[in-house]
Amino acid sequence: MPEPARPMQVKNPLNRQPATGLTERAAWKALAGHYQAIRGLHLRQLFAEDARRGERLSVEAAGIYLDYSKNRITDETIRLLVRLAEECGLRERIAAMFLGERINVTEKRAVLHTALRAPETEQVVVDGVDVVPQVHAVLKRMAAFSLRVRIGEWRGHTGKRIRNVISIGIGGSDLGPVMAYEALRHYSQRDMTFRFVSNVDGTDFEEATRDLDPAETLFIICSKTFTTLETLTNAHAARAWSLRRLGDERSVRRHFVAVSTNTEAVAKFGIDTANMFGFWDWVGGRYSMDSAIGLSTMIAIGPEHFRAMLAGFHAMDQHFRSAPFRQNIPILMGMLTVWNCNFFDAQTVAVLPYEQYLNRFPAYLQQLTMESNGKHVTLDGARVAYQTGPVYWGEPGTNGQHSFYQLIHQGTGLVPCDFIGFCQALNPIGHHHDLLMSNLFAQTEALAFGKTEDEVRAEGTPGWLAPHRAFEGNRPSNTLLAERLTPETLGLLVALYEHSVFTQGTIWNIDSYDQWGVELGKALAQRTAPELESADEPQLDHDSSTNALIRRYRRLRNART
Ligand code: G6Q
Repeated sequence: MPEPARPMQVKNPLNRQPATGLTERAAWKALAGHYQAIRGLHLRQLFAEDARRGERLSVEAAGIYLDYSKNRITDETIRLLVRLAEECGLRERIAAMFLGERINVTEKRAVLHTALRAPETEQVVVDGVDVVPQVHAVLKRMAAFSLRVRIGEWRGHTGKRIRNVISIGIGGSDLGPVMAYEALRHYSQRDMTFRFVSNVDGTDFEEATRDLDPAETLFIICSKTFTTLETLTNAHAARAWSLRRLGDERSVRRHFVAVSTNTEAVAKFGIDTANMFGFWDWVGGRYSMDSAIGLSTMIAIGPEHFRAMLAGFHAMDQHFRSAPFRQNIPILMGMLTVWNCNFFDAQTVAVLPYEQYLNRFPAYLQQLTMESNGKHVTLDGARVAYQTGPVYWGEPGTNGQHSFYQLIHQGTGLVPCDFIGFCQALNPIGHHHDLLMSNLFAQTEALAFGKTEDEVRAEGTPGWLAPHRAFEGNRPSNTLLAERLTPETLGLLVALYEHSVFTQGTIWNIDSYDQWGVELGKALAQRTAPELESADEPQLDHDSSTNALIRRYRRLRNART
């Protein structure tokens, strides 16, 4: 059995922490004591004692308003969380990231997604080279190409206008583009079709292409490495689909472009490297939607809107980098997640956008948060003695209210929620938007304050039914409110979560930028694929369960008529 890829254990040159772990820190211990003192407090009481709590425990920056008053906290909690962030060296870690130090220690890489949205006037030096001009050179090439496609100047092999764009990628090379396209659909070129293929399940490709004309279809193959099995398998399927109709190898250069760091592999595939858009090893996959990986986004919404999105990212970067911790939205949200998970033992965070266009935002955040902070060892390779990354999940409101909110309101576990809403509708129809937003506000109220058995009885509910109809309340939530969903707001929101993830990872002392957890399954699948495909009965030496599953699969697959 081939040895699975193993995480490198390296000393972190930036680890300014003492040898004692997180739970030994003075601020952590103070928080543990403080938790015991306030865990019994109810949000009803906290709000009753402070008429201005809602305004006081809120903060606004760059057009995003965060109300965090409905968390189970006092001023002392925030003071101690800020102290913990300082003790963990968050300020220095933020500076190190923005300066391009190699804070992804296990891959020995800089982490510079913030350079992707740096204005041309800024300098970000990596290995002695200012990367900002490179970033803008790629953006300019993307803009020129996008415009040509949008105005119909870039034509297909037969001279037909490109009407369909299919982006093929997976993970970080897919989730961002899909989410951004859905989120900004309102701003998209409506006479074009945009689709995304990621799964190696043939259905994904088939359903994305079945009603399209290859002569009008452009494929963007998005893969940083250009070696990813799913993406290359789908890219080859796309090539065959396209050539079946267009018949001429030369058509590939009109119908395929690539986003990658691997020029050689792109050329080998047959894509003209003049139509390749590059990025760099200091951009992690799940942090790449604002790099060339966003080419489909730019074609959909146009370069102007794309630039506005980058400006939103940059505004949040500036806020994160410079605002005091107490007024810093990503830091507050990150620290509150630590508080809810490590002290109140919350295992998950629900993200609940009250905006239909953000329907893929929770899925996008799942990768951003869980691939980043689902780690079991510290930067030094020692086993952590505390919970790290929670499960992020969610659905757009109000749909979730009629399904899983039951558990959030009356289940036995604590599920902190992030509500996201906008004051202006993009599609104002009747009073839909007021109804939508009244639901958001009502949910945060119901979660925080609940309804006691006495109140339920006073409404005439019989005693036996009262416990079923009572809501304990005291369930924490954040509310993020912005004026309107625009490309800029989307940039602000994504950067907010990126930096919240970094804040959490810094406290937990883990590498938020590697992803060794995806390696083992990949390696094993590569070994298993030939066993499934071989014409002769293969010699299997997996465990008895896997052997039996493979044999059954082969038998039934080959029985197909
Ligand atoms: C993200 C991960 C991962 C990656 C995909 C696609 O941070 O690294 O999701 O984006 O595996 O990789 P390629 O872009 O190399 O195909």
